[in-house]
Amino acid sequence: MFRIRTVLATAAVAVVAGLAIAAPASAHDELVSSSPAADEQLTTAPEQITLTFSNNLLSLEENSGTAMTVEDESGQDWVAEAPVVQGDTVTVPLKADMPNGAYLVTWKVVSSDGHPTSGEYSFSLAAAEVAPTETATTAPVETAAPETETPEPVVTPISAPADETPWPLLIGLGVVVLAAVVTFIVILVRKRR
Ligand SMILES: [Cu+2]
Repeated sequence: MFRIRTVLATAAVAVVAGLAIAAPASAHDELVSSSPAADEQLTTAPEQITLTFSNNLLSLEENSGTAMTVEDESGQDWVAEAPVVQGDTVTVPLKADMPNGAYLVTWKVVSSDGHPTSGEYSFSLAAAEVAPTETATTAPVETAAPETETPEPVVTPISAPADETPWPLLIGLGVVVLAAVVTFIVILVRKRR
């Protein structure tokens, strides 16, 4: 019984000690989630960046240490306006017409304990170019379909009778014409004699 009590007591002391050590480290507000998320692959350009932290941040009015940049591969910053702190979130609007590629988000906020905290993460944009691709894919399909469908029924009815009927007809006609010419010549020759 005494042994169990001492084991439980040491365990309780260890838990309290562990919490005491962990407490100062968690006092800094940490980035909990973001939109777009880290390493996210977007197909449409984001209109804003939203960062959510583990605790309420100190706003711009209280401390001017809040800053954010969203840089493309060439180093151009796409942040349109100053970041807005609201409770535990920081939001920043982005400029329109962001090109495809990788983006680096760097942020700096002031924790609820007054300490500045910063970090960075990246996301990528791979938007499909809509207008030219849609017309290019639909146009050839529509023209290709009638081209292959119509010649087949048209060719067969024409070529089948054309090969069979005209030849005997033409030969027969030729024979009749030849016979007529021959008899005409024979009649002419007889009349002259
Ligand atoms: Cu701190």
